[in-house]
Amino acid sequence: MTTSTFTIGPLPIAPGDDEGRRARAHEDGFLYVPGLLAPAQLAPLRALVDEALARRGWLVDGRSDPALRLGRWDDTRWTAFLADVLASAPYQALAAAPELLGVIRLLCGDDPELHVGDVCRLVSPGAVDLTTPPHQDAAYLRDAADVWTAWLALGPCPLALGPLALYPGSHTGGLRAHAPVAAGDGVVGTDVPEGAPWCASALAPGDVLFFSSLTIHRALPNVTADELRVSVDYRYRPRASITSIATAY
Ligand SMILES: O=C(O)CCC(=O)C(=O)O
Repeated sequence: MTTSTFTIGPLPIAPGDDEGRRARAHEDGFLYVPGLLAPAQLAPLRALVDEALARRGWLVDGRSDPALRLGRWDDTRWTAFLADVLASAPYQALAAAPELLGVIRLLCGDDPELHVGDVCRLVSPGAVDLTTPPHQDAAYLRDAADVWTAWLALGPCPLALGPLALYPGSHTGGLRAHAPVAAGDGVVGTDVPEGAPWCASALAPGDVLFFSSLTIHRALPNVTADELRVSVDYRYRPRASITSIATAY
């Protein structure tokens, strides 16, 4: 698939065994695990989110008005929505799903703790200018060393709805120069070479992407007519790294 400016191949599927998964994550900087969660595990959070969206008039009969233009980091309508969702039991229960923690434990080499920057993202149809640009989380996250993110859509996420795309191997060059965050900008991105081998796939509910804080990733634009993209990202880091920060003071 070729978008207006870049080419995308399919995400490589994670091997089934631990050793293979570790090796793949080490090489690519990410891991794509289709069907890791059962759709039923997403259902309580999806129901809560749908209720919060319907209450605001952001979803009517499953459709979203493109004129809403949700997707900005500093949109106070979105931050109010997050206040409803992030503290909820379904949001926190999903973060603690044994399937997610099992993969993160494998990647971190230790028991994981939730880090900061977890969100439930909303991206309006047609708001292509609000699409997340290429970046490494380490550029914008405090204490980002060893942080891994689990990203999943709360429903089917075909390419047209704007799933994440990852740049394999991009974690190996360390932290790259990023544009500084100015008031109102949110994540503003880094340059990537033309012809970078981006990988993205249509995702089903329960498919999970894991990526390191140094792996360059971006979203594809939501080019649907009237569908809101709803996704969550949970960030984890190894418990040992927290202990070592605490004992440094
Ligand atoms: O969901 C998105 O559009 C961006 C996600 C992202 O950049 C992240 O989770 O670090």
